[in-house]
Amino acid sequence: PGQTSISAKAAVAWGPGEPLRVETIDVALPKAGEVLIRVVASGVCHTDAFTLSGDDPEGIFPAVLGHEGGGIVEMVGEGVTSVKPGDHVIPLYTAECGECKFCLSGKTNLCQAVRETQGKGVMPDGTTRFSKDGQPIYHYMGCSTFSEYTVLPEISLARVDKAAPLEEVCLLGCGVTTGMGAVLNTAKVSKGDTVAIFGLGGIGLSAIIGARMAGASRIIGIDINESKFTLARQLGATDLVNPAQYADPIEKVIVDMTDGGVDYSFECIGNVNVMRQALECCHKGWGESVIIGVAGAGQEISTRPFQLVTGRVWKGSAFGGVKGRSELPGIVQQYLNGEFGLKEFITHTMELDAINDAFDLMHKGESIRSVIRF
Ligand code: NAD
Ligand code: AHE
Ligand code: ZN
Ligand code: ZN
Repeated sequence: PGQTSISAKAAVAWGPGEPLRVETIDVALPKAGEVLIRVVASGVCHTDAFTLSGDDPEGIFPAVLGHEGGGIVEMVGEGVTSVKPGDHVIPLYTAECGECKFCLSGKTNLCQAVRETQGKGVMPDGTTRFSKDGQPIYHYMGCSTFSEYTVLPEISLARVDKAAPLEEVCLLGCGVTTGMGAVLNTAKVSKGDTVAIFGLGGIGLSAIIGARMAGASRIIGIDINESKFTLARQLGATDLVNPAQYADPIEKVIVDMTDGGVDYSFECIGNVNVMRQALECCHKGWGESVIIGVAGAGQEISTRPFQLVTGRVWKGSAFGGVKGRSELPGIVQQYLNGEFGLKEFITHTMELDAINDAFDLMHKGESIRSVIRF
C-alpha cells in the first residue's frame, strides 16, 4: 500500500557507442491503460545495436533498450481488461489499438495510436516509468525488454498460450515474425516463385522459413559470412552465394542464375547499396523487392527510375506486416504445432550481466540470436 515503484535490474544505455551498464533502476507502477510485466527472456536484435550505435535518428539516451521479449503480467493499471496478472505476453513495438485510421484501413499493421510518444521514449501520457536516483531513463520502441520489469500500454501486448516457452517465443516479438511475415504477408510469395534473400542473420533466416512455407522453387541466400550458410541450407535455402567470390556485381550473378531475375528479393541487412542490388536482381516486368533492413540517419536509397518503369516494385516491411494482438497468438500456435522451429536460432543464452557479450557476438558475426534469460 502506498508503494509507487519497484526496483529492477536493467541494462541501461547511457550514451551512444557506450557499453550497456547493468544497474538497479526504479520502475513506476502502471498508470491507467498500462501494464507492468516481468520479463522472462529477451532476444537481442540488430536494431538494438543500431540504436546503441547512435545511427538511429530516434535514438534517445539514457534508455533501456530491447524489443524482442517474452514476459508475465505482474500488475495492471486502471481500466485494463484484456490481460490479467499471470498472463503470458509478448511486447509489441507495433501496437494494435483496433480503432485508429491505420488499424481500420485493412491495409497496414502500422497502428499509430501510441507511435508518436513511443518514438520519443515515453509512455502515452508523455512521461517515463524508469528512473535512477530521480533521473529519468527513457523507454525504447515501446518495449524496453532489457529490464527485469517493464511497463507497456495494454494495446502493446499480445497474450499468448502459456504452453509456449517464453525463452523461445520471445523471438516472435521481432526477428522471426519479421522475416516470415515479410515473405508471407508483404510480398505474398506463391508456390513456385523464385526468391533472393540478402543477409542471413535472424531476419534473413526467418525469411527463408517463410519462403519454404510459401513453396518457393528457389531460395537463394546471400551473405558475405559463409558461416551462416549451414543453417540457411538446413532451413531450406536451395542456393548460397557469397558476393565476394564473384567478379561480377551480385545483381548480375543472381540475374544470370535465374533466367532474368528473381520474382521476389528481400534486403535483411540495412545497407543502402545492397538495397539497390536487391531491387536490380529482380525480374523485369514483375519482380518485387522488399526492404526490411534499417539504415542509419542520413542514408538514402537510389536506382535508375527505369528499373521501376520496367516493372520492378520497391516495398518495405515492418514487423512482417503482422498485427500483433490479433495475429501473433496464432503464430505462437503454429510454433507449438511444429510448423517452424525457433531453437536453432538461439546460438547463445546469457544472463543480463553478460548482455554486452551478446552485442560483441553479433558484431563478430558469431551469433544468430543471443537470448537473455532473467
Ligand atoms: P544480423 O546482424 O543478425 O544479420 C545481418 C546479416 O547480414 C549478417 O549475417 C551479415 O553477415 C550480413 N551482411 C552484412 N553485410 C552484408 C553484405 N554487404 N552483403 C551480404 N550480407 C551482408 O541482423 P538481423 O538481426 O538479422 O537484422 C537485419 C536487419 O533487419 C537490421 O538492419 C535490423 O535493424 C533490421 N530489422 C528490421 C525489422 C523490420 O521490422 N523492418 C525487424 C527486425 C530487424
Ligand atoms: N527509428 C528508425 C527506424 C527504425 C525502424 O525502421 N524500425 C522498424 C522495426 S526494426 C525492429 O527490429 C519498424 O517497425 N519501423 C516502423 C516504425 O513505426 O517504427 C528511424 O529511422 O527513425
Ligand atoms: Zn528487432
Ligand atoms: Zn491503431
